[in-house]
Amino acid sequence: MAQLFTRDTQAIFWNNNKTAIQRMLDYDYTIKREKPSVAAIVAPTSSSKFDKFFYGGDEIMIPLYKSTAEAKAAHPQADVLLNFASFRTAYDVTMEALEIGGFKTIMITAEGIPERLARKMNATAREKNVTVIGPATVGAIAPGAFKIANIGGTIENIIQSKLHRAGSCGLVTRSGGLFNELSNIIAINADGIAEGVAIGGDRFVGSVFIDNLLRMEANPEVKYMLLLGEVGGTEEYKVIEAVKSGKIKKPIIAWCIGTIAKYYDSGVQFGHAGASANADSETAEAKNRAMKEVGIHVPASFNDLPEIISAVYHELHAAGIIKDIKEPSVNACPKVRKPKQFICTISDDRGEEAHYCGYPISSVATPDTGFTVGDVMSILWFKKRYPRWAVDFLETVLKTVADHGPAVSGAHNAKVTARAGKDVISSLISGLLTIGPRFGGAIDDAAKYFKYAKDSNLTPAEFLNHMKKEGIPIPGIGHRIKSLKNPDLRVEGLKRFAAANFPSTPLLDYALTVEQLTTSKKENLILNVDGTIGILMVDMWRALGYEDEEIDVFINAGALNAFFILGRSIGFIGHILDEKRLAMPMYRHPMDDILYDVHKAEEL
Ligand code: Q5B
Repeated sequence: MAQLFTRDTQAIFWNNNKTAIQRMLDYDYTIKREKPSVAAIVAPTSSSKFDKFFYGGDEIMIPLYKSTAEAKAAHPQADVLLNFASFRTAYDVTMEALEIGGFKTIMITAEGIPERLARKMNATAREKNVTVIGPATVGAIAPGAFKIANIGGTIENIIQSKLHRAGSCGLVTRSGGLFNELSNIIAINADGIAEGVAIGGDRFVGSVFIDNLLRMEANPEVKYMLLLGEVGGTEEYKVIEAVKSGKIKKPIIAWCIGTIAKYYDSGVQFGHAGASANADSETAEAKNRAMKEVGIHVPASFNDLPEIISAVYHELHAAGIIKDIKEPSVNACPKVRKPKQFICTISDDRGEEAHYCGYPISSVATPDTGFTVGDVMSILWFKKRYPRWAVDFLETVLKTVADHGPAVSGAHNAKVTARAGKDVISSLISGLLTIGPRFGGAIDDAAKYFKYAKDSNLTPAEFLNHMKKEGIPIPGIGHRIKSLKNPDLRVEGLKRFAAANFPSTPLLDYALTVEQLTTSKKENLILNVDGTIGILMVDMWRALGYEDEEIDVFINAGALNAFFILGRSIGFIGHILDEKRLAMPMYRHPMDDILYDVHKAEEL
């Protein structure tokens, strides 16, 4: 893998670190990336399904997942894991990601992971050929393509340091702060960097100098390399060996910081955990000397670094190895951005014509395009265009529940309200308000409980006992007037439709065995119209390939009762118009139909 990242690289961000994610997206927008560099966020304790971020002046939604496994399954193309877990959790997160597989690069930001665990983590990653950046790092960048989190700092700093487009230098540092400093120095004295990695300040980091320099050696975009090492450790000697053996041929500029250490009597521990010399060879002075001896460009002091960078760059430029760069245009992120209060994912009324889920209304409204009311429901309610048999089923349900006469709770309420002189909306609402667990609104719960019972392999008797313990009548079972002797022909119709059109009906088959038991106790405890609809909806969704979690979201949202609400609204409106047409007077319930049992109120 010569290039760590490309413009297509996408990451899964572990921990919803909004500032760092926003910085990545601001970078994406600035460099005009086609898709955001963060595909998903793992936020184990969040109950949200997504978070909003700015993409330029607009906002985008990035999905949230409870686990890395879920995020990776949903976004297999995301091959970078940005592990922003705390030092207590970072090891487990990395090991789990290595186990899941499919990640080419894992960046670990936490500082202070126990060294024993860091070594194990790094060894496992090496075995699996995964590049680990860190721990204790700000990350890496492929300018103009992909940037990890906060590396490079603010957008202003990034542009100033020419990190918005690829240059010619391959930069490897330990420190993140000095990475930014050097990017700026390289931008001033040369043409910027082609790829940069801050490998991290802990003693045991995943990819070390040599890993990154060998990759850069193979990357044709990198024309020369700059290594900023520091006192402590022996990693620089591996680079020296690679230069000696000819594995690295491109020019390297290098400097080890920490030369001040010689002025202290005892060993000095600098900022990073690894920045302390345990032997003479680990001092910055010794390493600088050794690097110089093999022909690496080593300045006399850090202050002379810009001069050497300029010299190497100009030499390569004069030789035609480095070409002039045409500066690309960039997007400017707006300074003031306003988060949106509402989100809509189903229709769009901007532009010339409003769309239903991507379909212009004119294309769904005219008969010749083949869209029916069921198609419109499937796209507006479920954001998918269903196959014909499923669309026909949705419409069959609507037609089936449109009305069941004037005596049912909702129609009765609607009629009484209309006769009280109220308008269509008020009368309709008063009818709709009766839809609930007993009347018409048992569809969601029927789907929920029957699905649970079947998936838990409960026998009908066990299911009945379970519901008894729950203390509720089985939703979808029982009817006031329909029974074995007076079967509900609507239910028969739905069953016939399913038998003729559904690929299979496992939940309905199970429900019928439950019905056998309930009707053996009482003949009106049939599988009613609500139950049949709820159960067949689950069979339909499963046949359409929906996952159980998606079906549960529909059930919990009340999507199944919505079919009764929509369908029965047709009937309620019919009853209301009927009342208006007949100019019926205000209704008063006959007193002889009321049992009056009124006693004087008790005095307290
Ligand atoms: N028992 C529907 O009850 C009804 C039981 C049960 C176990 C049960 C009742 C019920 C669940 C909710 C449901 C949708 C209230 C119905 C619809 C649309 C409609 C309406 C229309 C249209 C009827 C008597 C005995 C008791 C109970 C036992 C009753 N249901 N046991 N599971 N599900 N069902 N609703 O006849 O031993 O005597 O004490 O709540 O699915 O709304 O046309 O009218 O299109 O408009 O009043 O079709 O079944 O009986 O409640 O007096 O109970 O049966 O424990 O036992 P009933 P209850 P016990 S479709």
